[in-house]
Order: sequence, then structure tokens, then C-alpha cells
Amino acid sequence: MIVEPSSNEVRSIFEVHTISKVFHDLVNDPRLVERARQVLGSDVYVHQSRINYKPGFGGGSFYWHSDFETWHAEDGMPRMRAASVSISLTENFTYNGALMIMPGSHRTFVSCVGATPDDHYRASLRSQHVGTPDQDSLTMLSERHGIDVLTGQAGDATLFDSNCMHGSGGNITPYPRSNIFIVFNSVENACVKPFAASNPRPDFLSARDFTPVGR
Ligand SMILES: O=C(O)CCC(=O)C(=O)O
Ligand SMILES: [Fe+2]
Repeated sequence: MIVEPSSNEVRSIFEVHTISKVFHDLVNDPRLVERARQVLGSDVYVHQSRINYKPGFGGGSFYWHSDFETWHAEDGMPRMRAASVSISLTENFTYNGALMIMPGSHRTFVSCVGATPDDHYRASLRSQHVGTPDQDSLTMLSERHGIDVLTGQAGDATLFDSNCMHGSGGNITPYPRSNIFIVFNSVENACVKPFAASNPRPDFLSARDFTPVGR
């Protein structure tokens, strides 16, 4: 569990599919798994699951990033054969910190400058300061692709490519924005040694159990 940098409010809970039967059943639900299998072209396993709470009156932002960049550098994911499902647990409005995404940006890999510090996840999951994409690349991608806001009712799901550039602002409204993220990775793309970090991140962030789900 990760708390907000400026308060003790819960920011994220990881590996929810191993601590809750509800979420275990969800990651095995054919409505999700079959779509992930169709897009990724093979059986899939869960690389990571997390709930981001983003409480009202102060839920923090998530700076622009490509998930794949982190998973490649720090988790040893070889290729871009992973996709995330984000399911709204509360309504996502345009104004309570909904996810912003640059559609089409998944075709461009932006590597982040600087070496990954040891145990970087301890700081970066609260608030990311090093290893972020540079502003020239973000400006170029947003001019090329534009920015969409992923609004939706509780229960709505969005599937997005692991290399899409995305992020979200803070939530100063009274309305919490809670979403669950489930990362499906192809079993043919299982993680190896990190490509740009000295040690792999712990299992709760980067699964080492590659058993297919939904089978
Ligand atoms: O919850 C959000 O708004 C963004 C979360 C995200 O991008 C992530 O967990 O990788
Ligand atoms: Fe992300």
C-alpha cells in the first residue's frame, strides 16, 4: 500500500487480485481476458494489478509516463506485448483527475534520461521526480496525437497499450476517482532481467508467476 506524499490518504494498493476474491475473479473474467488475448495474440497473465484511490480534496497527480518504459527498464519486460485495463470504480469526470492519454503515442518509444536509482519504486510510486519523459518529447507527442480524457461511469472499462503516453492531474474536487488497473502481458513476453536497473522490483509490482489467467 502506498500513501499520498502530502497526507496519509491511501494512494495505491497493489496486487489486489491476490488479496481479494472479488478481484481474483475479475482478472479471470472472460470479458476482460478474451479481449486481452485477442489484442495480444496469445494466452495472458497478470503482470500487475493496482487500485488508485485518488481521494477527493487532494488525491495526487500521476505525471506523464509510458508504463512500458518502466516495465522494460525496471521489470525486464522484453517487448510491447502488454495492455492495461482501467475500470472505473467511481464515476470519472473531466474534473476529478481522470486519466489523460495521447492516442497513437504507443508507436513512439521515449526513453527517460538518467540511471534508475536503487529501490526507486519506494519514492516513484508516491510522486515521480526522476525518470520522467522530457518536455520536448511530450510537446511533440501531444502536438502529433492530441490528448483525450477518459471519462466514464463506475463499471466502464478502457483497454490501452502498454506504451501509450498517459498521466492524470490531482483531484481537488469532493468526488473521489477510484480506478482499478489490471495489466495483462503475453505469456510469450514474460519478464527477464531488468534492462536498466540493478535489481528487479518486488513481485507485488512485477509478477514472476506467468500462469495464464481465465483458463
Ligand atoms: O491512476 C491514474 O490516474 C494513473 C495511473 C497510472 O498511470 C499507473 O498506475 O500506471
Ligand atoms: Fe501508467
